[in-house]
Amino acid sequence: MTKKLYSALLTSFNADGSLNEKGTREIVRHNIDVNHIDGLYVGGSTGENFMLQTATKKRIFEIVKDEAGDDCDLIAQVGSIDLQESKELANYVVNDLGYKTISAVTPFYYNFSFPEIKYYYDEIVKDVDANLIVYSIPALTGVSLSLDNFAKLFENPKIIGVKYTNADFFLLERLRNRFPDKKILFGTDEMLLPALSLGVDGAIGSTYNVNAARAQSEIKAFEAGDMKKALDIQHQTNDLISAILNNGLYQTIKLLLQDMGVAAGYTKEPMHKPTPEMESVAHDIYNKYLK
Ligand code: NGF
Repeated sequence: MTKKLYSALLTSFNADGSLNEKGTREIVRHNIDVNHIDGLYVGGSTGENFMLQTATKKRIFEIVKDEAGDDCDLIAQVGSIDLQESKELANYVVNDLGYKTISAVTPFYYNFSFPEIKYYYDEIVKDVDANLIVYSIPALTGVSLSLDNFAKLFENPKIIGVKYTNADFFLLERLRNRFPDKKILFGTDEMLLPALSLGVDGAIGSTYNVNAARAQSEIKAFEAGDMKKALDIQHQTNDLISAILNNGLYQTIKLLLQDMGVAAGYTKEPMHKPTPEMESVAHDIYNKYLK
């Protein structure tokens, strides 16, 4: 498999919202030992990162590095609308923990101008010896980058690619065509196959925590030119993803991991805890698609 599969790492929380370190380590191990994942995207949306304090973010980066070691590739998402926090986290993960690749979400909420966005990225990588992957997720941030915006960001040689969580396939094709040497990691799991056909280098997603084997088979079928098999697998995957989305995304993935024996814990407030009905639906999803 030449294309790489990354799980967007979940964080395990206790019922009171504190970090469940043991559970988080179990999620890391499950991804390495059972999923045989190429890498982990740490501190992204799936990690519930934007609801966390700086000290908790640091602790998560620390225990993930400690648990994973060099067993798989690690990307640390350090972006925040507090630029100083982003720089502090970038410095911490690279200089104290030895992460080699960082990523940063586009700064959101204040409708920052493109020159401000470019300044943000250049500042984050300026003082660290690491490469950076732009995290573009317009549906959640409201920030859309144009092809020319990407061209300007990519002028910085330390900015090596994008985690592209977007359903705009025209822009994806244009990016692939214009930047053959930049890394494009696709972030919408239910659209993996069309993204593969447009030449992405791999994928990062939440559902790979529980559905990596199917995604890996799909990538292998795609690389072998067996499009029928790849599409069949995407159909099975999308039955699973639809069921997960209908039952509550992160709560359900955590419940599915629990059915696999992984202490994935709770989501963090204000995300709600799973109801008994959600738990029962999650068991059904596990039995139907993942057992
Ligand atoms: O959870 C979201 C929100 N997107 C993830 C992924 O792009 C986020 C995606 O896997 C991610 O990688 C991260 O930052 O942690 C979806 O959950 C999946 O496609 C189901 O819709 O958009």
